[in-house]
Amino acid sequence: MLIYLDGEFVPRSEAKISVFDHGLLYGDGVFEGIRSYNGNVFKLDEHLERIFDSAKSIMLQIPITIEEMKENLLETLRRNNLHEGYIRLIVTRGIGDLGLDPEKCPTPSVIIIADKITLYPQNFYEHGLEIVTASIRRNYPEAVNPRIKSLNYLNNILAKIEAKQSGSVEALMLNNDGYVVECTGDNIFYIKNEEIITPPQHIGILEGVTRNCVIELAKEAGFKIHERVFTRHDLYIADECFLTGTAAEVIPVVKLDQRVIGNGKPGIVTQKLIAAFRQYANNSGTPIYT
Ligand code: PXG
Repeated sequence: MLIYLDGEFVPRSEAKISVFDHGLLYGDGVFEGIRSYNGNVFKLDEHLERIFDSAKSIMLQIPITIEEMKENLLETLRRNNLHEGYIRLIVTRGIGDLGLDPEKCPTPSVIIIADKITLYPQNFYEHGLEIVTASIRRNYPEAVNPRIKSLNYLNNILAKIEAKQSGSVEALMLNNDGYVVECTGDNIFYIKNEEIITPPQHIGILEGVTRNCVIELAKEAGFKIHERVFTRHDLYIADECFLTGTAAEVIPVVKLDQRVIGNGKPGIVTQKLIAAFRQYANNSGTPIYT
């Protein structure tokens, strides 16, 4: 495996960063998780825009242009001969001293890892997920805004631990006001009376690339879709529920906190959106080889 590290392609065993990198010391940095299907990178421009926006928000100057980032990412896929893959893009604040001050870090590090994707088992798509609500809350937007895909994922990791302790793979997270925001690494949607509802960006979510794509696909398929604030109660009494994310794509949820959602089976609208998303993902994207 060859990894892009600050302008060079290095073997996995040599892809190392300093213990003084502020990405490690403080989680000071940003990242993206991107996927390629059939030799095409899915929503590459959207992911690149999001990482540059995340960096801008934390005043991190990415040392290469968006075009260079794109070319390096495609070249990483080519050098690893990957057609179906998962790409992790990371920009850290770089090497500094042991203090917090980012001005002491003159050069941010850029890392691009292209690997095989680990998929959720097929039976999750056929039978749906059973998830629980985590006690840990999603970041307050005025602390670290969840729109920033930063290297600070500790609250989501703590929620993930809670999920696993109760035998689930995902946990629902609420914001500080108790409204539903998202899961640890996926956005959430529910369906009630044929309308699709998902939380609005301002209440503290990562505006998922998959989320935005599914909103568009749902509109094209003629569904009514609303971005609206809601509580867990709305999910307990929903007809259907599903999650979206780069790794999961569109995945049904059939139980939340021991409450059966709808009839306890992946719903019709969810199944339609799973199919529409797969069809779209397999027939779009930026070609790796031109
Ligand atoms: N919310 C959060 C908090 C995320 O981290 C999503 C939603 C979905 O966004 P996209 O753009 O992927 O549709 C994410 C992204 C993992 C993993 O290994 C998942 C993410 C990030 C890092 C790791 O499951 N999800």
